[in-house]
Amino acid sequence: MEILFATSNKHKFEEAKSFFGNARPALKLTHQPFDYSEIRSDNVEEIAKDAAAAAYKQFKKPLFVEDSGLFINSLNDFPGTFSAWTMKKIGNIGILRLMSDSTDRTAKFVSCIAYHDGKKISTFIGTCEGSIAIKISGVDGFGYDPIFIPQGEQKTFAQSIQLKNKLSHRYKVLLKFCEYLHD
Ligand code: ITT
Repeated sequence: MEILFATSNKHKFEEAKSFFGNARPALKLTHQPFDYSEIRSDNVEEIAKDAAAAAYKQFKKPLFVEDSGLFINSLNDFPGTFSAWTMKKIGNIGILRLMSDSTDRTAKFVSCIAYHDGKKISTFIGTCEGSIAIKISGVDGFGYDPIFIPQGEQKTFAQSIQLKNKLSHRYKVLLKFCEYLHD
């Protein structure tokens, strides 16, 4: 079986490739850069569904897209679905500045995969609860990994990629997606 992952983010693709390499080696995962203007919504599922429909129009083969974001409680869920844009504009330093007075550091990553099989779109959600660190730590991963500490742990995802690989929102959503493909 061959499935296309349409994403402009090479880190997302690498994580998915490594996941399927272990979980489902027979599946051939291919990559196409896909840059389109996302609809505006607070909801990752709505965005992912729309993106999957647009990607299918372009590539015309079974594919999935993934929309994800970091939702910070004390910032009323900001950056949420604007996470990619916020990363470009203010980065992790900007987020830590916005939170300099916040005692509530709780946050979560949410990811939605929308899979277009040629007939219909199916969606899957993965969540990872955690908190925002006081400072940037670690060099692995990408995006908000240097400031995100998963619940019950002491290290950021960027300090421990092993931790990320077994706890992350992407790992969880890929697991659900993989189970679905198997049925
Ligand atoms: P595509 O839409 O083309 O797939 P993108 O990077 O624009 O790529 P999103 O719109 O889903 O993807 O933006 C999600 C952003 O949230 C992403 O750019 C990162 O800044 C952040 N993010 C998502 N998953 C992350 C992870 O596992 N670790 C750290 N940051 C993450």
